[in-house]
Amino acid sequence: MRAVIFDLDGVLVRTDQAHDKAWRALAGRLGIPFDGRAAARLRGVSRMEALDIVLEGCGRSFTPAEKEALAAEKNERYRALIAEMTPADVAPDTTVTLKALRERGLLLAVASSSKNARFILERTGLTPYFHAVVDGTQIARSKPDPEVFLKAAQVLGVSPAEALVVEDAAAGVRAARCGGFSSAALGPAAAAEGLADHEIRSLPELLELV
Ligand code: B16
Ligand code: MG
Repeated sequence: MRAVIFDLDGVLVRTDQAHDKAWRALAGRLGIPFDGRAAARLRGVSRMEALDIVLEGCGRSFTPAEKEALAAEKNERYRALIAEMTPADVAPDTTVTLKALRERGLLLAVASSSKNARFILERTGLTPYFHAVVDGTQIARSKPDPEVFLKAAQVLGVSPAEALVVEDAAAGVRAARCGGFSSAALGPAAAAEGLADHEIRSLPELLELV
């Protein structure tokens, strides 16, 4: 293994909880039921795809302009939640693991569907740990398409077979597999479909896999 490619939301930082909160607030305002299954499906997919999933339970259709406005409303709420993030919002286990992987000579990348990824990495002080960052502003197709992981591997100069993808989303594990990467599923949503090569409960377990 020459590289480790990390998902951001739900893997490096707990912004998955802020996404969840912002979507639940929007669904609540629209009177749309929103259960845990819907929440798991929002992980890893783009903002507009996530909105379509939220609106499935609504029973009416929306114009493209209405959808843009709803996505902007959710993003505004989400940005308010992440605006005050600091390095203290990164678990000590996370920085210890990133340092140890770098010391072993591994190349590290972030591959996120989020258009807010660089903002989050800056706020939390995580940017300097990574040799490459590919985010939602640089891809045409979000997970489960492997584009974001393939781009990250390309920037790092490694082949998919030489990289391990770390994901908290079923869509992300599928994307990794489809792109020819091995994967580590962090948490139940990522492990749900049984497609990951490894299942981990915390990031330090990666040190036993690479
Ligand atoms: P944004 P990841 C993904 O990030 C999130 O898991 C997903 O819930 C979100 O809809 C997507 O980013 C887009 O995020 O609205 O900030 O552009 O898990 O791929 O790091
Ligand atoms: Mg994620």
